[in-house]
Amino acid sequence: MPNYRDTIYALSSGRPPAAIAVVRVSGPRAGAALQALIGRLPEPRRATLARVRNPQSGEVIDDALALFFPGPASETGEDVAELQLHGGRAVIAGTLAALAQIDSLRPAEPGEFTRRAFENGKLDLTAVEGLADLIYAETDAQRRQALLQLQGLLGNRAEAWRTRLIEAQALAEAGIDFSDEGDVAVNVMERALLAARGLRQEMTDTLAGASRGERLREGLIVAIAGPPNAGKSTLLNRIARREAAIVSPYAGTTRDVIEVHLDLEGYPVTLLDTAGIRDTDDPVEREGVARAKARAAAADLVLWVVEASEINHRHPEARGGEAAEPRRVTGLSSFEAGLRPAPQDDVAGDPPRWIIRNKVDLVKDGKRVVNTDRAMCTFSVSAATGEGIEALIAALTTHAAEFFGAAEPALVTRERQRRTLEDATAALGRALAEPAAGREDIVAEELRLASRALGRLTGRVDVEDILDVIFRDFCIGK
Ligand SMILES: Nc1nc2c(ncn2[C@@H]2O[C@H](COP(=O)(O)OP(=O)(O)OP(=O)(O)O)[C@@H](O)[C@H]2O)c(=O)[nH]1
Ligand SMILES: [Mg+2]
Repeated sequence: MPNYRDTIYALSSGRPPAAIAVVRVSGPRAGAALQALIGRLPEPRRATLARVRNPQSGEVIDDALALFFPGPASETGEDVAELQLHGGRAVIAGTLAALAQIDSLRPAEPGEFTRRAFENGKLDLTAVEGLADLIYAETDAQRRQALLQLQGLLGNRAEAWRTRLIEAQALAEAGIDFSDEGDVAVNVMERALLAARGLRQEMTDTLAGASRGERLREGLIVAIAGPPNAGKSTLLNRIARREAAIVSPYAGTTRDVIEVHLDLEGYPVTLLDTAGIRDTDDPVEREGVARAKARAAAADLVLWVVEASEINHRHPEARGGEAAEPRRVTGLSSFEAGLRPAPQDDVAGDPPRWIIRNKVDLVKDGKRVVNTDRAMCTFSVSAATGEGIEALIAALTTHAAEFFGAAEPALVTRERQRRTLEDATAALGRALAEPAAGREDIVAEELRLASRALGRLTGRVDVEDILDVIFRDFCIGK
């Protein structure tokens, strides 16, 4: 448990060298630290030009902009000092060394500034999570969702629910008190249960968007899979526009799963290249195949790559029609069957599969069946020449937009949030399952459990154990 009387400092800006570096100090000695470094305390919240010196040697370190934010109207709620320095390594090292010489100052832990802001009531826990997501957001859609979270989209909703729950709980408790006065007790209990029913509905509706919200944080997972040498790695490199995966004419080149992150018009997509799936005696390749199968089965979409010429010669049925129909991948049996549909197709939860007929450049013009059709989930491409790739990327973009793009922003974006909300709805469900008369005590207890779960969601109660987990994800200086 960190000591909150300590004054902490850290480099809050990115990796040097850079044009500017921001060093922040937070805690009761922040003003004193600034005084020691620049010889005075600037007017609150006013950028002031200052000469930064080492307090012991008096040596000038840099000319900087200094700011002072007295608490509690500061980001952490404590006194905060900020220096905007020239962003060189030696400048930063010299400034941090100077701060280290000042009594009761110490370097900040990861996320410690934000943790203090949370402890001082500046942010609730859902906003803290939104802040972490905002820092890591790579695409526009992720940024938008994180910002809404930081602004309290979920936190405010949860607080409003909690207030209503506490009212319902008070009614149920009144029901206990009046339980020997028949009518009054029934009446207040009915009102309590009516409120509980409405709340449960709203929470269930919110939970319905949860998987979309959680997915947007992680990105849509698209796995490239298929037989060896079909050109999977070449396709990944072509879509990623860089040589992320090794390509070779030897079957069995790729062993580990290679991951690239794409931003498709604001939607995050994680594209995976996997080992070609075949039976093999090589233990390393066998492990690669096992990983390929596992990752493909867990993906949101599988791009099943085959050689176009092979389809024409060896699987004539796959030129169009039957085998090209959109269908789902079941287990891995249909993978291993190449293009043949597995017997138990259409099992819910298995990822949809698109057939990518690669190497169309090798197919003789006369025999060529160019067959790109998103509705049929078949694409003819040449990963080597780039032919057909634009159409495939466009289809992926549309797919991602449809996957993420519901009109309403998702409120629940993390498993932690989903679980606490599920706890609350489960407690409400149990309260509603009780026969109203005579069981007021149980109803009141379940309502109390539900409001407690909502308190955990925003971080008002019971959070000590999860704080370390949440703040661990932050960088130092945030
Ligand atoms: N002509 C032609 N050759 C291609 C095309 N795509 C890939 N190749 C070649 O096919 C060979 C195999 O390509 P890879 O991308 O390594 O195939 P892979 O499916 O990743 O293979 P494994 O990792 O072994 O499963 C290489 O020699 C590529 O240059 C294409 O569209 N046209
Ligand atoms: Mg490969």
